[in-house]
Amino acid sequence: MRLSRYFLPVLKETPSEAEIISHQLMLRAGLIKQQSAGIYSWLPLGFRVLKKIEQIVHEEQVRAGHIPVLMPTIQSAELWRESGRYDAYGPEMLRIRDRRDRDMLYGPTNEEMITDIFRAHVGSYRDLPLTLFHQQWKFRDEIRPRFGVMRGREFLMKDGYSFDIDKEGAIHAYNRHMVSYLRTFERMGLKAVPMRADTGPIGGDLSHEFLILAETGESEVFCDSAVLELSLGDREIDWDDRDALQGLVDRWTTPYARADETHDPALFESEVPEERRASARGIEVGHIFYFGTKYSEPMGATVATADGGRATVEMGSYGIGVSRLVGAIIEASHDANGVIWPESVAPFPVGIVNLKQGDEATDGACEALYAQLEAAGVEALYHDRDERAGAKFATMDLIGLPWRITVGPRGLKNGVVELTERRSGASEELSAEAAAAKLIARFGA
Ligand code: 5CA
Repeated sequence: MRLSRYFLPVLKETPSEAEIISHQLMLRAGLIKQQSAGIYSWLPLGFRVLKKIEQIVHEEQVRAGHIPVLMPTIQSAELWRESGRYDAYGPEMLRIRDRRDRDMLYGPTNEEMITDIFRAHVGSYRDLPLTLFHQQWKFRDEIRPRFGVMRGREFLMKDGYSFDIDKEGAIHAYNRHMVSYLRTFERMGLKAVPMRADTGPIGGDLSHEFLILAETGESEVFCDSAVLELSLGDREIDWDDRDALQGLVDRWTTPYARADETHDPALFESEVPEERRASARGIEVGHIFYFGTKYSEPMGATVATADGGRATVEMGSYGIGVSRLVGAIIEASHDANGVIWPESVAPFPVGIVNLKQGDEATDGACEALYAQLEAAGVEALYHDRDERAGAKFATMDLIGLPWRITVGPRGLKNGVVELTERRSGASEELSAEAAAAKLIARFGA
């Protein structure tokens, strides 16, 4: 992409309404624009990051055997009357009336709707286990929308729902989700810790939330620092092996890790040696729930059993804050000059900076490099505007692309360009061919 033909509305000043760094940087780097309190448009660069995150979430769910669907944002109040949540949900639910005077709502979550799909189409134990998920916009009329996309009113969520014939099956589904989430967040360069949680309005008796540690987090967290050392890596996982998955879940959930709502100071002190007691602030990026028959029972979601009877299905639901993750990743990865995107979610892996726009040799070298990268499937953002070098560097640092190639007349005389890594700031001089080869090896299609 040539910057001269792109739409990247960066801001020079830090907007005064933004209290935390991720919100400031998202506005300054031209990722989002606020449209109403807690409601945002995604501008081209931000939209690219959102799509990258969505893709990782999708891949890891499919890998765990879960099936993508898409449910609507607008739901009928009827379904929510069946579960009893229409009145219970309160003012956070945006209620709408259609032209025929029917009560509708903008979905804050989808337990009722997925249970409705299930009961219409699934009738036998042979069709289980089943996990369906989607990534869809939600609306919650939060009292205090704040911190940009971190606590929005409209936000993108991945929400999945599991159906099993018995509790053991449902716990296995819960464990599958926990492990798939560990890998999902690791792929985004995040250290997310599952912490025992309350179930709130979703209900149920087993729940974990995934928190990443960041100074601006809304929750206070307490954990055994040993849990921060764990990593899943790219080990093979047999998603059908119940014992193996339970083993992994136990490894992550045995060390003490709780957010303020469930924190038990006496237990913390008795379980965790003093030198390993860590307390910090955290951002909740995911939340999983096992709630058994809370929805299937009132909504009549049953299946035929092997012995000719009927069983009410056991369910769980599993959420990831997809749009919140854009802000959360920035909270975890930035410096004084701007965002530092992890490679896996960066809007472009590389930027090209032309130090002397209009100089024939420099323009030619940049064009050749840009064409070569594009041909190899490496998406580069080519800063081809007529601006001072300092301003170009500032923009590149602000938008945080992992790699920058700087091309100028002086270097070209010596046959070199400069390749700079955003995270470390380390630079090396090498030929344009060698720089391209390095990036193609790393990011090429
Ligand atoms: N139905 C369940 C799971 S599918 C559910 O709704 N869970 S939740 O309420 O915990 O939300 C799931 C995730 O969505 C949260 O972990 C959080 O990361 C994200 N989320 C929740 N509220 C907001 C909000 N107002 N703005 C941005 N993200 C949010």
